[in-house]
Amino acid sequence: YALSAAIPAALDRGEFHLDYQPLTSLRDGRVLGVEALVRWRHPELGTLYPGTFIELAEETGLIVPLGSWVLAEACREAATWSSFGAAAPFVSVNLAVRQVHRPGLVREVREVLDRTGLPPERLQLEVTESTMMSAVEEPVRALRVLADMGVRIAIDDFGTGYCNLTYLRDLPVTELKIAGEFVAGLRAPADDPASRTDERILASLVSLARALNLTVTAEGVETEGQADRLRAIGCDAAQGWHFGKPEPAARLLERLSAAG
Ligand code: G
Ligand code: G
Ligand code: MN
Ligand code: NA
Repeated sequence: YALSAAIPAALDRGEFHLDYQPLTSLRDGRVLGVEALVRWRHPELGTLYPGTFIELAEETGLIVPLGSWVLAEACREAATWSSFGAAAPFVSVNLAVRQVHRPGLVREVREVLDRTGLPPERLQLEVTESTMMSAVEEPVRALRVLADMGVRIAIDDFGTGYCNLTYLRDLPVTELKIAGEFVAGLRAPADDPASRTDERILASLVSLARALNLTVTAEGVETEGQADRLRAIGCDAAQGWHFGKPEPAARLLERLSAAG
């Protein structure tokens, strides 16, 4: 709690920064987008990762100012990546439940896009299945307005929430991000029974996405073997250490430029 209470002052002092992890096409290796992941350079504790403070921030409501900073910073940085032209990657920002349920979300996103000049198509908002489970009418309407503006909507950690899929009918979802748990099973040999189960679940999720005309990204891809099996299933894109760890924008852009 003490840690969470320090968030407002830390925001003032500029102790937060974003790392970006690529979402890479399994067809042509192109970087389609990057996910923004928040880090805290704590003066005494060193660099803190979201696992240590996001949940506390959600409980105390401080995720709202922190999330606003993340959204603004991600859009500000992404707007400068225009040297990649039409192929400039979109930036994918995680939204906590509280942010989605807040009345001012649409206005905030619109203001940030106006101020930074980032085209709406280059912003993706990630919401989790559990956020959508508790989705009453208001947040659904907000996400629909944002989608109509051209903002991309992704379901994060797909496959790990309660299996209520009505939000896929009610929401203009662009992309499903399949939780790394299933992908981890693809590290075992292909004839391992548990691995085959994971592969069949993945194949079903991919075909569900196909049927709904959604992009599917697999998370937590650590090896070439996993990438090959995901490609064979028809998965569109992958995120994970095999394609790049989260890193500051400057370093990621350097690598992207070098790769042409
Ligand atoms: O950074 P790391 O790769 O450890 O991320 C751990 C978790 O923290 C992920 O589930 C990610 O969705 C979440 N996370 C990272 N950055 C943010 C953020 O800016 N806002 C919210 N709500 N969650 C985030
Ligand atoms: O929002 P989300 O929970 O999906 O955030 C991604 C999380 O997964 C972050 O904590 C990130 O550091 C982590 N991650 C990213 N790539 C890999 C990977 O290849 N393997 C594992 N185990 N974790 C990863
Ligand atoms: Mn995410
Ligand atoms: Na995820």
